[in-house]
Amino acid sequence: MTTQPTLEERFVGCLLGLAVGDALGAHFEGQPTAFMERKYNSARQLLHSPPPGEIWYTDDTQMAIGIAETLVRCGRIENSVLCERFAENYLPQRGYGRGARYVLEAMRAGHDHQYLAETLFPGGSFGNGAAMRVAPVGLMFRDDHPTVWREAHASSLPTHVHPLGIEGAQVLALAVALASTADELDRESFFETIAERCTADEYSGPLRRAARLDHVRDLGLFGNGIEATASVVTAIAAFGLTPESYGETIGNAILLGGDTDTIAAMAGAISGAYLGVGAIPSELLAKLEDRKQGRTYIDQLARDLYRAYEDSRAQ
Ligand code: RVK
Ligand code: MG
Ligand code: MG
Repeated sequence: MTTQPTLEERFVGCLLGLAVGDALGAHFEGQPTAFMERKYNSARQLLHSPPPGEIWYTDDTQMAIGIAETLVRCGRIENSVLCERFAENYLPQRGYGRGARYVLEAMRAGHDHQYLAETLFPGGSFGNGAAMRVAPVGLMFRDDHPTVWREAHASSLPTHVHPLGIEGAQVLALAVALASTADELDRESFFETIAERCTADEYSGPLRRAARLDHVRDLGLFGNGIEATASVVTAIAAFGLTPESYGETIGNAILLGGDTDTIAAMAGAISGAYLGVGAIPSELLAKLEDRKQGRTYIDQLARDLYRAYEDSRAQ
């Protein structure tokens, strides 16, 4: 019998699971599905022959760090602190969405970044950038779903004001909250609890279909793109297919090609929150970059977030 992870191990598993999925996925970002299928027979094969050397995370993890730092400092999403953390952590070489880059550069320069976020794309951005970074919100408010929904909304606004961009983040945050709470996943109720809180059919329909997904070959039907509607449910579905294995979850996400760093980051965060840090293959974790805000920093940040969560419950 396997032992259940502690809650602290789940917090660490979530943030490191996000970073490892992001960093491994980044090697294959933008590759067509057919290329991935020719290169690897299965998720296991990909995991057993990962790219050599260190793996580097991208904007997904960098911005999740900003959200976790804000929650540790404030206990909630405080817009001014979140923007300060995003601006200070911004490193263009991590690779950002086209619109997100403009908004973050305006944030750094002290310009009206909120105006840009609202006008760069019609109705705001529906990219997956708000969802890719939201996992710490799911952990912090895991006992209170309306608060998860509200704080995920708040965490999106600096860059993503389009309703579908926001709801993608809310959906992903709730998936993390539920995964961090479940001892044995009830797939039907996991997907239904998320679907019934959705206002957009673009999420509720695919979530209900994902509950019935039983073969990895159909995972690609949920999309592999940069839009929140083409990636958030895909990541949750990848977790739902193989809840017992972190490696297979991110491996199957990466085999889809397309926005591999982000789909594997989101799937990895959910899987890590469910299984705990012990489920991340140690050879992969050892490859994750470890300078400045690398592996050691993220591990400690997750533990600090856990303490902030415990403190908030004691009040
Ligand atoms: C590079 C039309 C829209 C749109 C709208 C499209 C990183 C645009 C991460 C835009 C993730 C893109 C990803 C991304 C995260 C969005 N109308 N097109 N209303 N809203 N788009 O720029 O943070 O990889 O083509 O806000 O969401 O790893 O450039 O960035 O994969 O979606 O970027 O949206 O991107 P952005 P983001
Ligand atoms: Mg990225
Ligand atoms: Mg990406």
